[in-house]
Amino acid sequence: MATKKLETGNGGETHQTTSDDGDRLTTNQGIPVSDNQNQLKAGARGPVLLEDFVLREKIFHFDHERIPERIVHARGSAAHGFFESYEDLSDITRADLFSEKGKRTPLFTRFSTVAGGAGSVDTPRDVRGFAVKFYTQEGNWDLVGNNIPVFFIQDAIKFPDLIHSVKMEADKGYPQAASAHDTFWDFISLMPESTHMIMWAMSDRTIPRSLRTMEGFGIHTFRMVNAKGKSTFVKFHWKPKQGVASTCWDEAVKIAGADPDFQRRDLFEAIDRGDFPEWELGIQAFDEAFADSLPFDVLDPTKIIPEEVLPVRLIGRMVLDRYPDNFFAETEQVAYCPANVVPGIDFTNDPLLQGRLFSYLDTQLKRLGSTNFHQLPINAAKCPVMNFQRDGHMQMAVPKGRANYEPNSLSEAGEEGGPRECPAKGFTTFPGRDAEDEQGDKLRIRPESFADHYSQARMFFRSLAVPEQAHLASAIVFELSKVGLEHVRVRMMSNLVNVDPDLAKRVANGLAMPLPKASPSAAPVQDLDPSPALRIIEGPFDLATIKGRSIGVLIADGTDAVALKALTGAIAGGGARAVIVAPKVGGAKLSDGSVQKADLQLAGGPSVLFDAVVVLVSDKGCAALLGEAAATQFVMDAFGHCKAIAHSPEAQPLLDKAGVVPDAGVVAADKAFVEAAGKRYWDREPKVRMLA
Ligand code: HDE
Repeated sequence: MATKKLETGNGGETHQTTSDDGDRLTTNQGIPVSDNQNQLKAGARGPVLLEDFVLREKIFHFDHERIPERIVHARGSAAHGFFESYEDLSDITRADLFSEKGKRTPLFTRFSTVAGGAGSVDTPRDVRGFAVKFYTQEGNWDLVGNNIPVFFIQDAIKFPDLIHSVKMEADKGYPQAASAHDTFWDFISLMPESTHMIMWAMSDRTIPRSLRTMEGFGIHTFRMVNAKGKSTFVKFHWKPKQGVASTCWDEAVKIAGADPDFQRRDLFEAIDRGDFPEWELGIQAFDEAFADSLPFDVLDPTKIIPEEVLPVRLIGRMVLDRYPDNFFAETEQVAYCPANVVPGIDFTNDPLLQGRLFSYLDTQLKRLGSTNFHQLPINAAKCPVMNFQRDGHMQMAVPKGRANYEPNSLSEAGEEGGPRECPAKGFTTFPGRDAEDEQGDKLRIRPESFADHYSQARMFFRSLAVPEQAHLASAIVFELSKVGLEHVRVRMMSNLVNVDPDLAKRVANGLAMPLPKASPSAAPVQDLDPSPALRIIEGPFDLATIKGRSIGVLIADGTDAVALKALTGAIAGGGARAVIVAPKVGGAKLSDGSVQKADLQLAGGPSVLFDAVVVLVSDKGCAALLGEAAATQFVMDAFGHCKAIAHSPEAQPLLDKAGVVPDAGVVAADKAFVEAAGKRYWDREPKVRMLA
């Protein structure tokens, strides 16, 4: 058969596909590639030749692009930034990053969900990881925390069981990124120590609106040690300047469909527009006498120290100002490890922390495949690294000379002798004990002081604002309704009776099941003082502001051009972003004949993506939108999710169709909207949703 060589590559368009000089395409061996469109064949229609090293190398490399994803926290989003110290903290710690006021330390922060795989969605109900790598001048310090200040278990030996129970069920392979299933609640109901964490996990904290609106916590009690060797216990906190904000459950579920990358995109876009997210780092610092005065053990990671009991002292700020250049090289390959501490920071005997000190290094070897993973740019310390460790897979450094052992006397012969230990400045472990019985018998035992599993769970529930309590109760009802094992539901309710009989009753009503008796409690449940600092709604970080938020502005043909300009100007003036939504992405023809381009087409721009909405339409535009279900849903969801809705008078028929009932959050589309849009209208919720 006659054949003809086809022109390939640019299909006749004007894209540049060839190069004669510096930006030429090469193989990994640097060999220039002449053709990136066709394999090497014996004749135009003949077989492909094995000698085609360009093809083989390209496919070989592609086949190996994936590395094992993290067993937990697989889905994450990250950013570069810096830490700036507020003061000289040398009375408490000799850590170099806190040594002077204004000192800046580069860092890399990765946020994550826990249960889902790397390709899962951003908004499941889940704890969020909050891991910060500080590249200090004395080495890397990793503060690997979560957005919740306590954990499910007290002892690392239970971690594999916890994670197995929450992940996809072993036989079915589902559900992905969801705790609402049999095995998770089976495990939890048998682990009373997880009750406090479960209160947090079922609260609005696990459905954050944005990664930028989350608090962060180091969870464990750590130590700070000063130059004189004096140790102070510390708990770490990250306080978001953006405020703390969460979604409604129905909203989180719908966002998952509308934009699976919602939070990753939000982080990227905020940094991209120069609205750099910022957190303040705080510590609760205390001594042993204070620790002894508390009604629980500070080594127990299922407990918090309420801020009302011990205020958080703010010691610096973190600003995230640069998005990674490459997702894989940075966000995927970053390797955090709680064991990475610098002189001035130290561990305690918290048995969960101690287990973590082993796990992370171990997991990095599996994931990154080489003991030299610390040489990857994202993991490399930004201070000199000098030792006698050598070789291994993927060694990138080229050490010179013979000095690969110590002690050596090579310098006496004029050769390079290599680095030496540094007793004065090197890391020294705090020699003191965390407990009197630290030298006791070898035992597999939990201390008595870890026995109270319910008092702080009760405190947490009773500290929440009324709508948050309803969300929490409803979340438990939702999750237990997905549990098919009735005895698990009953056992869970028995545990909840210990937390709060009212909560247990609400859950029982929500499930239409009889309320069982309380399960036995290992320690008497105490009525601790509520901690209002734990609230999101009406809490210290419930900022009534539109700064940093996005407002969806629904327009259609005929929208008043002047009103639109005034409104978008007012939104921008408040520090928020107006996102124009229209039936067609090319835009809508405004009242003055101009065309306003849309950021999103209506079908792809549901109101769940915004913090508040505006419906700015003319009579004609409204009439057109009445025939579009997505428009009705836009308004209905904004109302149901307790968001502010501003509208032109002409939009009324659409609001009526969506079932909007006037209240303080339904306002005219004028400048006053900016104030109304800064908050949610939770008192609306009982009218739209049957909460437990
Ligand atoms: Fe982790 N955890 N974890 N964890 N964890 C991992 O390390 C582990 C725990 C946390 O963005 C893994 O690099 C054990 C508490 C974050 O890359 C692994 C125990 C807290 C991240 C691991 C815990 C965390 C991880 C998986 C019980 C909050 C993501 C991949 C003793 C203080 C870091 C990896 C990132 C990741 C083990 C408990 C936070 C397997 C054994 C408590 C934020 O090593």
